[in-house]
Amino acid sequence: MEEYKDSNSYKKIYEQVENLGLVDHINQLDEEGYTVIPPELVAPIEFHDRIRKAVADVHEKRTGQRIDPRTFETAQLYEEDRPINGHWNILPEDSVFQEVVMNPTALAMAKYLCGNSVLLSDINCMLKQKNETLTHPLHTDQHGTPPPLPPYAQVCNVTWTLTDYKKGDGLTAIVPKSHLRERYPLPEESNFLSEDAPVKAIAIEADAGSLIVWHGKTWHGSWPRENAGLRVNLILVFTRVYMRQIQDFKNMFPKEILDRHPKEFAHLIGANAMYPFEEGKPPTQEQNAHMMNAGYNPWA
Ligand SMILES: O=C(O)CCC(=O)C(=O)O
Ligand SMILES: [Fe+2]
Repeated sequence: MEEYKDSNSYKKIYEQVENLGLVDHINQLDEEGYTVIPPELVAPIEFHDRIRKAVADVHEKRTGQRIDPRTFETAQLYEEDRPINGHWNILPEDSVFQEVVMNPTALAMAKYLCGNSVLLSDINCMLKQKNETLTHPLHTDQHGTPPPLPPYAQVCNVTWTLTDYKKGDGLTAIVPKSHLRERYPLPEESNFLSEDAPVKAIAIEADAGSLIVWHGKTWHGSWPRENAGLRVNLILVFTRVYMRQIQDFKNMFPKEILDRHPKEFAHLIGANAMYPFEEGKPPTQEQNAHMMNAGYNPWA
C-alpha cells in the first residue's frame, strides 16, 4: 500500500484527515483495524439532538411506537422479548440523515479506507435493549470476496453512537488486528462469548456522539445488553465504487432532491455510477471516470 501514498489521491485525503485532527485515528485504524473518534471531532451537540429526534420519528413511522428521544437511555422496545429493532434504508426518511452521510469526519474516514470514489452502501439505525441473545457473533461487514483478501478495505463501517456505550450497554466487540488476517472468521470461530472461545474480543466504550470506525476486514460482533434502557446508533456502511451497494439509491432520489445537495452527494449515493446501464444508454465519459480512475490507486 505504501507505494501508492505518493499520489494526489492520497494527499487529498490525508490533508482532510490532518485538518480534522484525525491523524491518530487513521494510524489506529491501520494498526488495530478500528478507532473511536470522540464527539468533539464529529459534530455539535445540536446536530446530535436532531439525529436522535429523526431516529425516534423513523422508529414511530415503522413500528407505531413513539419513544421520546430524550428518554432513549431509559426506554424499552414495545416488543419486550426482542433484542434489537433495526431500521434499514433510512436515508430518504429525513434530511438530517443526508447531512449525516456528508459529515466531514465520517467521510474522511470512509475515504481513507475506500478511496475518494467511495459510495454509501446504506445507512440504518439500531435500537438495542436488554436481552441475553447473542445477535452478532464474530463476522465482517465485507461479504463475498474470497481469500486471500486484498490489503485494502472494500467496506468501511462508521457507527455513530447516539447513546453512551459503557459497560453492560451491549457493546460492540472487536478483535484487534484481525483486519490483518487475510480471511473472514469461520463459523466455529464466531462465538466469542463461550468459555473456550478460540477468538476473544474487546468491548468498545464510547461517549454518545462518537464515531466507531472499522475496516471491512475487521472481525467484530456485539455483546448482549445487560442494562435497562436502549443503546441507539446509526450505522453508515460505505463501500468501494466497484462494489454493489446495499440500497439502490440511484433509483430512489429524483433529480430535484439531488439538486438540493452538494454535487458530491450524488456521487456518494451512486447516482452517477457506471453500472448497471440500460441498453442504448451507455455511461458518459464523466461517469466512467470515477470507476476507471479508481483502478489505479487504492485512494483514488
Ligand atoms: O451492534 C453492534 O455493536 C455491531 C453491529 C454490527 O455488526 C455492524 O454494525 O456491522
Ligand atoms: Fe457487522
